[in-house]
Amino acid sequence: MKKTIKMLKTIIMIAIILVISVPTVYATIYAVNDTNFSVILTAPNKVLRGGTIQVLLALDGFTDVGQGVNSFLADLEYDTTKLSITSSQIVAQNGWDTPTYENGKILTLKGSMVTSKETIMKMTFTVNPEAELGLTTIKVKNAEAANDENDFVGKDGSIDIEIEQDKLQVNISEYNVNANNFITNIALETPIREFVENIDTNGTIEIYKGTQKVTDTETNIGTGMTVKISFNNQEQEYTVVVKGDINGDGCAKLSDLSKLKLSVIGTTQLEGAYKEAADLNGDGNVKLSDLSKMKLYLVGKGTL
Ligand SMILES: [Ca+2]
Ligand SMILES: [Ca+2]
Repeated sequence: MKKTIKMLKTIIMIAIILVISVPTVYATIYAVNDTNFSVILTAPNKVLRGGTIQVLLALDGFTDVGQGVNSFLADLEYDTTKLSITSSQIVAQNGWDTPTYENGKILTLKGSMVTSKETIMKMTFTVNPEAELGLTTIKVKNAEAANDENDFVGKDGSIDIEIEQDKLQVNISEYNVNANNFITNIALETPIREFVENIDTNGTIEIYKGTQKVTDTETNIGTGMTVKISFNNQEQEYTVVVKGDINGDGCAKLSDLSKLKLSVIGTTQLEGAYKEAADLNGDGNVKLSDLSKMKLYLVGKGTL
């Protein structure tokens, strides 16, 4: 019996020692291996080559930081063949000071303590127009944060972004574009300047009359002109149709009436954009009724 009690006492003692020592062991591991906060990077997961991408840097997951943190220092790492950023492209958020970015390090301070998740800066990267396509990684490493008493170690932040081929984008909602890539519904006597403003594109717009590039933007956009919109190696081409303008000067005048007459009588044949511009009543043919409509317009008794 005595032996049993002694054994029980020993077992209890061992159990007590284990209970006391185990948390100590864990606490030591915790302090050595863990971090006091995490760096969180968020951004769209895709960006076009030649474009820009905004990356938000937040601090989160605070553990044992006491009164909080009001300073941050870290290394910013990215592929310089694909991305670039200058200090002016790093903007403070939520009352943090304008970040200093030098020697690959970013540093910022705040006048108050932060204890829960907060975005502290917005970084706008520019994607090199020649950048290799595919994934690229932005990392914030060796992060430190502190209050006036202690320095804390942060967990690295990392984000993968896919660099995509930049595509030509064209939106011509102001006008109509038909299956032949004719741009129609353009008012008579519209200057090229105004016409170009109504086209929403990331490309470059050039207007040609025949093979001649039209450079004077006050020139009227006229029937038969070619609109070339290009972006890198991609190009989209359209032909202009201004109803009632049959000679390509953007106006409807007696000279257009003459051309229409010659077509109706059968001397000349109007083709393509010119035929489309001459079909004033939109029935698909150039006939006497179109000539009639033009005559009424020219004497101020109708519209086109
Ligand atoms: Ca004309
Ligand atoms: Ca017609």
